[in-house]
Amino acid sequence: MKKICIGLGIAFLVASQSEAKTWQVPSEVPTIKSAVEDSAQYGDTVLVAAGTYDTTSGESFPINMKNGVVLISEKGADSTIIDADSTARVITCEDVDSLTVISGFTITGGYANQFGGGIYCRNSSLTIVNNLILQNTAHTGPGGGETIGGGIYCYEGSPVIAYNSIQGNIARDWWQWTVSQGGGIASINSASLIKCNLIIGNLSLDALTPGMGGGIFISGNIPSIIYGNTIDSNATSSGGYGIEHGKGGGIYASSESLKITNNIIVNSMWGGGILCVSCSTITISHNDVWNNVNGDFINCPPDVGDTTWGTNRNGIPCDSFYNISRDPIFAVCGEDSFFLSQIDAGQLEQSPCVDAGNVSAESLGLHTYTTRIDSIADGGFVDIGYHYPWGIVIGIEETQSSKLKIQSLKVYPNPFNQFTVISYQLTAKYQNAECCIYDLSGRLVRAFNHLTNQQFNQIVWDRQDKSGKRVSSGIYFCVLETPDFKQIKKLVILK
Ligand SMILES: [Ca+2]
Repeated sequence: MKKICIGLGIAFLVASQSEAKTWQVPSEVPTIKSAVEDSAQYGDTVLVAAGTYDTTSGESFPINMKNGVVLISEKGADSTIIDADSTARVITCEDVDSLTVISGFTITGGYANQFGGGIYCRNSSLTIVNNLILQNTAHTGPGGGETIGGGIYCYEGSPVIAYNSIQGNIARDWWQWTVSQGGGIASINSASLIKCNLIIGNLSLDALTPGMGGGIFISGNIPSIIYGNTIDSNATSSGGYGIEHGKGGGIYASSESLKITNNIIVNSMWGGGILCVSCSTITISHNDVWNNVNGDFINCPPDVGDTTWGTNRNGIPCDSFYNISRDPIFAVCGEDSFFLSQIDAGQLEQSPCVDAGNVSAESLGLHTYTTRIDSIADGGFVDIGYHYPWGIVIGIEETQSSKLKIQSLKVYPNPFNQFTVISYQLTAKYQNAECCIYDLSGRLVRAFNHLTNQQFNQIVWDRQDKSGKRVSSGIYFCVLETPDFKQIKKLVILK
């Protein structure tokens, strides 16, 4: 009896593993919507080829994310555009878990009543990574309710919003009794991790009452973290009469359980840099908050923003939490450059944000990202503000196995918790077969060497990265490469 049970268990595991499938759009399924909503099941990947996906290509909006589905582009956000063309919101996520991913798209043209012009998340813990979230609108007309989240709206759940560029989104409230909140991102009662995004030129615009949170609006006493973002040229305003400026051009914070660290928050056009409401105990440290109209630190906890306290390790005047208020000196490198000017990288001036963060770059995983025009990775103490990907494999995708060159790349168990076994067999010998693990943002986690001259290889991966640290749960990619062939397999590490 016992043997039968074990046998059934193995059969079930093999069956569920083999069922995980990659759905290719448009070659296999014509639209993203039908691939996500009709074809994909929990654990599947929807892989989208470069192109524009809008109503003329057959899409209809919103696209409703399915739980546990990875929606990822083949070539990255620059060449893979989902455009709702003001017909509706672009993507809706309800009750999806942490294995759900949206990665590598331009998400634009969203237009939603009240909540989430670009992406709406309710009770969802997905990862939104490597996207350009551009010019979406949440809107309320006469008789409507609050307008919340022009680019992204999150209510409850624990979403991760990382390495996106969130630009030109608007929360626009034309109803006099309600308020607009969060031009770029609104996070309400969510355990949100908002890290390493560019949040640029978003607007929270209200008819009569002051708009709140041009870049980010965050409320609710749920532990949330905002770190490593560059938040530039956002605004809040009272659009109707222009009598009263808005509240929190960069960040409007109403939470006692929030950490705001290592961010650049500059050039907010109205409403100030960081505005706090009911957040006397939150952590605001190691930020550069500068040149925000109506003030840099508004109603923040005691001593935050008092840059006469002393100097930081760069000798820059700071408050007792190492916040500074200086021009970050972005290095000019084409349009929308948020690299930091650095003498070692060939610029004439040194940005005060270099090495001014709270811990080492490595401890935040940013030592393989860069703030420098010459793409040399961040070292020592972490630099304040956004970091560009470096050494990144753009558009990581899972590929089907080729019967010709590599047979049977297998990862088992997958999903896993402690370790997994990666095995593969080559039909011919290769001098330079390499096997590497990447994270969702394309960062190299681990490279396995000394695999040459073997037709059959087996690697046990114990969740450790190249520095020996255990990586967090989530989605990774195993990339097996020979001089003329590459195969990619998705790995899932459970909590
Ligand atoms: Ca550094």
